[in-house]
Order: sequence, then C-alpha cells, then structure tokens
Amino acid sequence: MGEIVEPEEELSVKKPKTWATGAPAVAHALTYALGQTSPQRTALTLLTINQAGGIDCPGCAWPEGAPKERHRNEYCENGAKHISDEATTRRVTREFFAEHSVSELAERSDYWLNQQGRLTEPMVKRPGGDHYEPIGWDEALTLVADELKALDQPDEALFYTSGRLANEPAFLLQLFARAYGTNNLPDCSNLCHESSGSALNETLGIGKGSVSLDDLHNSDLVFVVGQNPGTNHPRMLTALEETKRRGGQVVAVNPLPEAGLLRFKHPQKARGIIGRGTRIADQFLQIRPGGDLALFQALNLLLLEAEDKAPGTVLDQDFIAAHTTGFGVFNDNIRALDWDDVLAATGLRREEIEEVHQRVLKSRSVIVCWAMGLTQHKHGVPTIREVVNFLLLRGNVGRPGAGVCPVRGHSNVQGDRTMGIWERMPQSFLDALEKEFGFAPPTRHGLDSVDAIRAMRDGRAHVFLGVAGNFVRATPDSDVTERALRNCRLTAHISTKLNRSHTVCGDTALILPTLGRSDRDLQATGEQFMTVEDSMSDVHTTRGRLAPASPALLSEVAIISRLAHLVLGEEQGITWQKYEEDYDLVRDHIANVVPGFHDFNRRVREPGGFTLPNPVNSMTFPTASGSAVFTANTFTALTAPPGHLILQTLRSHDQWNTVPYAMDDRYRGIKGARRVVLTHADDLAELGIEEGALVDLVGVWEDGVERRANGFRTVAYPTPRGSAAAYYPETNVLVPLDSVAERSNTPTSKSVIIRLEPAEPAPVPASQD
Ligand SMILES: Nc1nc2c(c(=O)[nH]1)N[C@H]1C(S)=C(S)[C@@H](COP(=O)(O)OP(=O)(O)OC[C@H]3O[C@@H](n4cnc5c(=O)[nH]c(N)nc54)[C@H](O)[C@@H]3O)O[C@H]1N2
Ligand SMILES: Nc1nc2c(c(=O)[nH]1)N[C@H]1C(S)=C(S)[C@@H](COP(=O)(O)OP(=O)(O)OC[C@H]3O[C@@H](n4cnc5c(=O)[nH]c(N)nc54)[C@H](O)[C@@H]3O)O[C@H]1N2
Ligand SMILES: [Mo]
Repeated sequence: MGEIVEPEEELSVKKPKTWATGAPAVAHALTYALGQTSPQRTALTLLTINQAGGIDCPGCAWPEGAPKERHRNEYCENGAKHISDEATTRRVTREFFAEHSVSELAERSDYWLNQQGRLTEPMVKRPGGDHYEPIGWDEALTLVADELKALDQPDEALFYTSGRLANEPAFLLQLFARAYGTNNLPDCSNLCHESSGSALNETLGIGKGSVSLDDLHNSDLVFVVGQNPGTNHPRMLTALEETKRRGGQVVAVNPLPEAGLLRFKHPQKARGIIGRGTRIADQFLQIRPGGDLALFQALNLLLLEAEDKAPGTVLDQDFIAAHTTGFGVFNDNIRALDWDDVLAATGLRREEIEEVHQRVLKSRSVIVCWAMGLTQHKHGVPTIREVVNFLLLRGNVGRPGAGVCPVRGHSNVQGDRTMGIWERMPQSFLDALEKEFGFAPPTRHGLDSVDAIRAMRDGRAHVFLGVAGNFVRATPDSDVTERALRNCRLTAHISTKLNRSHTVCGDTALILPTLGRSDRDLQATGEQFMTVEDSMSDVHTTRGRLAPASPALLSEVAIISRLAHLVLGEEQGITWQKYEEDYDLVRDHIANVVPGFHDFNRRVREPGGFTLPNPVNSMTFPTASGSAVFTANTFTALTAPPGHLILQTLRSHDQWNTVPYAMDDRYRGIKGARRVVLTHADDLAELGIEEGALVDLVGVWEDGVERRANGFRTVAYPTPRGSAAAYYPETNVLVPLDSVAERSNTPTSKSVIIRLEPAEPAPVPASQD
C-alpha cells in the first residue's frame, strides 16, 4: 500500500453497459478490499455482512430478507467496497497532521482525504492555528461542552447527523439536543428523502414505505422511478429478479438507460456468471428530468377515463369510499390535464404511456419504488403525492403486493428518524420523552440542513457538531456553505475517516474519532451491539468483529453521553454515565418512548429481529381526517432557457455519497475521470461543442449569482435532449442554497440550470472504442 497520490483525470469512454452485476462485480469488490486491508480482515468483514449476528451492511438501507432465505454472501459489490473502506489498515496519525496543515488539506480532493485511512485519536485546531494537534478526550469534550454552555440560546447550536448512525447513539443524540434545549437536528434526510416523508405523511399519515420484500416478490407490477439500483441498491435487483420469476412485471422510469434497470446477472448464482441474466424492465420510459408528475397525472387521467367507459370495473370504488378523502378536487384537477403539455414535459410518446396504462389495468397489485430522481426536484413533493393518487385509485395500498416504496439511502436513515432525529418531531414523541425523562423538550421546530447553513451564514448559529457525515460536501452551494461553517466559533465532527468537513473549520475545530460498524465494541459490561432499521421497517442488530482501528477510539454512544454529561450533569436525572457501559439501558428507554419498540431488548435478540407495524397495512391512516388523502397537484414541467441544459447531479458506480472510491463509473462506460458532463450528442452539436472538449459548467438561477464548476470533459451520452448529468459532490457548488423543493426544503440537486462554456486549453479527444 504505497503513498496515496492525487488521481490524474484521464478519461476514456466506452459504450454504456446494458446489464449489471455478475462476476466482474465480485472481482472489483475484492480488488478494492485487498487494496485496503488484509485477506484475514476481508474475510472477517465480508463473511459476516448481513448475516444474523453480524454487521449490518452500511452500504444502503435495502432489507436482508428472512434469515433462512439469505445467501451466504448477502452483500453486493458496493457494500463490500464500503465496508472494506472502513476496515482499511491505513491510519491517519498525529504525524500526518503535523506534516499537513489544515489549509493544505483543504486543497486536497475528497478521494485523497478518504484514502488516508482511519482516524486514530482526537485532534484539535485551535483559534488562529493552521494545524490539528493531538488532544485528550476529556479536554476535547470539555472544549465542546464549554462552547455549548457559553451560547446565549440553545438554538445557536446545530447537531447534524447522517443515516450511518445506529439507533442507540441516534436516540442519545436527540435526547442530548432536546435536554440541552433545541430541536436543531438537521440530518442527511433533509437532503435525501424528505420529500417522500413530507408527501407520505400528508397523504397516508406515515412518512415511511408500506411494503415488505414479500410484497415486492409477489407484486404484479413494480415501477422503479428515479432510481439507479444497479449501483445504489444492487440487492434490490435480486428482489426484482424474483418478482419477474413469479410472473410480475417491471416498468422503469429514468432519463438514463441505467444498466441495472435493463438486465441483471445475479453475482451469487452460477447462471449469473455465465448466462445472459434476467431482463429487468418490461418497459423502459426514458423520461425528461422532472417529467414524472406529468406522467403520473396522465396515467391517472387514463384510469379515470377507463372508469367512465366501464363504470365499476377500473377504480376500486369501495376502497375510495371507505378509506379516502379528496377524490373530488383530485378528479377536477386531473380532468383539466392537457396531453400536449404531458408529452412536452415527459418527452414520451402517448403510445408509451398508453402501454403502461394497459399493464396497470391488467395488474391486481402495483408497487411504486422511487429515490432521488423524484425527491430532489422543486416539485418533488407534489410528484410523490401524485404517485399516491395513482395507487389509491385502484386500492393499491395496504394490500399484499401493493404499496409505496421510497427506497432509502443510508443504512439507518429511516431508523434515525424513528429515534427522533428530526427538527420537527411530532408532539406525541416529545410528550413521551418528557414522560420518560422528566424534562420538557422544546416545542419550537428546529433548523433543517438548508436552514442550518443560513443560520451559520447569518451569525445565528455558532457551534456545529457533525456526526457520521460530511456536511460541507453533502450540502448545496459549496462556497456559501464553506463560508458559513468558517463563521462558527466551534466545529466538531464525530467521524471514522478524514473528509473535507474536517478541513473547513470554525475558530476551534475538533476531530472526534469513533468506532466504525465493523469494529468490535467492548465496554465495561462486555461486548456491545447496536441496532438499525432498514427501508422496510425491519429492526435488527449489527455487531462488528474487527479489532478497533485504534485503542484511542471511543464509541459514538460513549462520545455523545460523555459530552451530554459535561454539558448537563445529572440535572434532569438522566444517567448519562451509565449508557456507555451497557447499551441495553439505552434500548430500555427507547422501548418506553418510541412506538413499536416494546420489549426491545428481547425482541431484537431474536434472529432477524422484528418488523415495526405500519398502520397503513391495517387500513389505518393516521392523517388529520383518518383517511388516505387524494390531492390536487399543480401541473409542472421543467424547462431550460435556450442554450442551457437541465443538469442532474448523481452518483457514479465507484463512490459512496461524498466519497469517491475510484475514478470510474463502470456501467456508464466512464473510466479514469469524474469531472465529466454527460450530454446528448445532438445538444453538443447544436451548442457547437465537441465531444471530449473541456468546458466549465456555469449555473444560472433567479438570484442572478453565477455559479461555476470548472474543467469538465463532455461525453456524448443517451440522455434526453436538453439535459445533462454530472457527479456529486464536485457539482454541489452549482446548486443554489435557496433552490429547494416546495414543503420539504430539499435542495433541487436533480434540476440545476447550466450552460457549457468552452475552457482552455483546446480539447483533447477522448479515447473511443
Ligand atoms: N454504491 C452506493 N450506494 C448508495 C449510495 C452511494 O453513494 N453509493 N448512496 C446511498 C444514498 S444516501 C441514497 S439516497 C441512495 C441514492 O440512490 P439513487 O436515487 O439511485 O441515486 P442517484 O445517483 O442520485 O440517482 C438518481 C437516479 O434518478 C435518475 N433521475 C434523475 N432525475 C430524474 C427525474 O427527473 N425523473 C426520473 N424518473 N429519474 C431521474 C437518475 O438518472 C439516476 O438514475 O443510494 C444509497 N446507496
Ligand atoms: N448535489 C447533490 N448533493 C447531494 C446528493 C445528490 O444526489 N446530489 N445526495 C444527498 C444525499 S441523498 C445524502 S444522504 C447526503 C449524504 O451526506 P452525508 O451522509 O453527510 O455524507 P457521507 O458521504 O455519507 O459521509 C461520509 C463520512 O461519514 C463518516 N462516517 C462513515 N461511517 C461512519 C460511522 O460509522 N460513524 C461515524 N461517526 N462516522 C462515519 C466518515 O468520516 C465519512 O467521511 O448527500 C446529499 N447531497
Ligand atoms: Mo441519501
């Protein structure tokens, strides 16, 4: 394992793949694993991923299935890379920080920072200094506690988390923030599935998905919308393969012909390695960005008209009468739909939409799955509400094989919400906290991620604690966000690996290194495990097996409860000092506070854990009216001014969120470069820009500010005319902070208006084959 060098951008382009997974995927995962760590550690981690009693794969939130149905290797290429990245034997030491100043580290790439390895001991950057220096745990946590205690208002502090955090530390973090006096709990969900939560809470009364793996296997028709499962949820392809095997159909809706949507070869079955694999999408709709609202409105119109022609045969009138409200306003809205508008917004032909409609009519049960392609648009919430309308019309919720399936990202992002990581938890949750702990939690809503940036920028928040994420790279408008962070008196991060957020410092900055999910967690009462909740509300344990990356690491539970104790003492009678010895004590509190967690310690120890009840599946809709709600959503189409493109910022195959693992995007045929912009060949021709040319991406938005991401190569790619795609986080600088989804406040990362400006030097043609 030699020294890490900054990767050169050397682009080569092949035709995009039309199938995902298979033998090469396993080989790629092992190569990455062995480049990071030893064969022994690789075996210890990979063989226990997603096995009962093993590590929950930190790769994504896709469920594992019942223990007896799991494959021996129930993980995917990308989950394996992700865990190897954590199990790396490389270390970031005090000598490293003595050698590299903070300003030097701030110039480094995300890739280089991550490749340095695991963080090993607490470090501090003091006011005026430009180097991190070692600091003891007590002194480090006292520094944070003193800054928190010195604030005029608890609302001047921010507690950010990502969905990597397991349930126990997540519960303690929100308890700490609320006992301290604030609901400022911004999290990665604000940037991710907040639009889903918002739309589903409003229409079905619960912000989560309603389907199980079993439902998916037994559904007649599954929509996969705005999602790239071949890269981001590879094990979902196994489920879709099963759906197909049992006679179900799949419709994929995406601007890009993503490999995993087309054909799948199962990597853990012999026929996956040799055969042609399973065709996944029976129909692929190559939609224009942001056209999904129009598509589902058109499908709804076709259903209403079919019912007109044959009353009582198309809609589920009994369901609508018994369980829903709002049909009238919904109906009026859809009847006014104009087909020309639909075709312009979607870029689809009417026959394609009619063909989907025929599939719907033939299907007794329908599921719609979606991810960031729906949520990260200005009209993300109305789009998801329209998806709900579509399902309600034929009673496709609360029935086997039917329902809503927002496919979550981070492995415990859903669990963190259940544990109270939300700036707007309902009063019933706050009341339960009060009952359990005897203090009155603040009721004023806290700040989400976008509002947190505004507060730091405007000097209304001064202390930022980040847990398990990379805030400055996850958030929009990078220049604005970095200035905001630098405005703070103190920034502190509880992390496993070095990232850019550690280099964008407040006056004082702290790195608080912690155990990762693969590390053994030994405490005074013995070895501890933690728990997580997946995308389908299954709660189960996760337990690491490796020797910790350094003896100086503390667990997240220990760091959070020691800090809380320093700030709050035993004032409220919360026994902070006990928790790190025995995580069962935390789970006992969770059992008393969080609905569905009764007898938590016993039930979670059963193989496979337990599934949280979803009221929707017993036809109970906890909305204000007690019924599921039809909504009228204003028709919206995305357009770019002449000479401009709609840019979506997305993940390559070789990255995990803000952390690139390599410079390739295998399925899309991109090798050796991340600063690429995928654009239709005809658009390039029309703009007079050559394939392979070096361009700057220039963002234009209503605030008149020009945002630039410089030095990207153009790649001719089969994306709809007028649109483009480029990787996050390099392009976050282009996403305006104030360009957010209605209601959910999620940045519009999938619709950024840009133009391409030729950059010097003159273009070098990309290699082709
Ligand atoms: N390997 C790996 N796995 C991951 C992650 C990772 O970074 N790496 N991240 C995790 C996280 S936190 C999340 S949230 C998920 C993200 O999972 P995805 O949502 O699959 O992630 P993105 O790369 O953002 O891809 C968005 C997809 O939506 C499509 N899309 C864009 N705009 C539109 C649109 O307007 N309409 C439609 N119909 N489609 C559109 C894009 O072409 C792309 O296929 O993955 C999780 N899993
Ligand atoms: N432009 C654009 N922006 C986006 C998106 C997009 O599609 N486009 N997607 C958004 C989405 S969906 C999300 S979820 C966010 C993701 O944003 P985040 O969740 O904030 O970012 P990550 O890259 O997952 O965080 C990586 C860091 O987490 C730390 N870490 C990893 N494991 C552990 C652990 O076990 N414990 C602790 N304490 N730390 C750990 C490591 O230090 C690592 O560097 O980004 C969002 N931003
Ligand atoms: Mo996410």
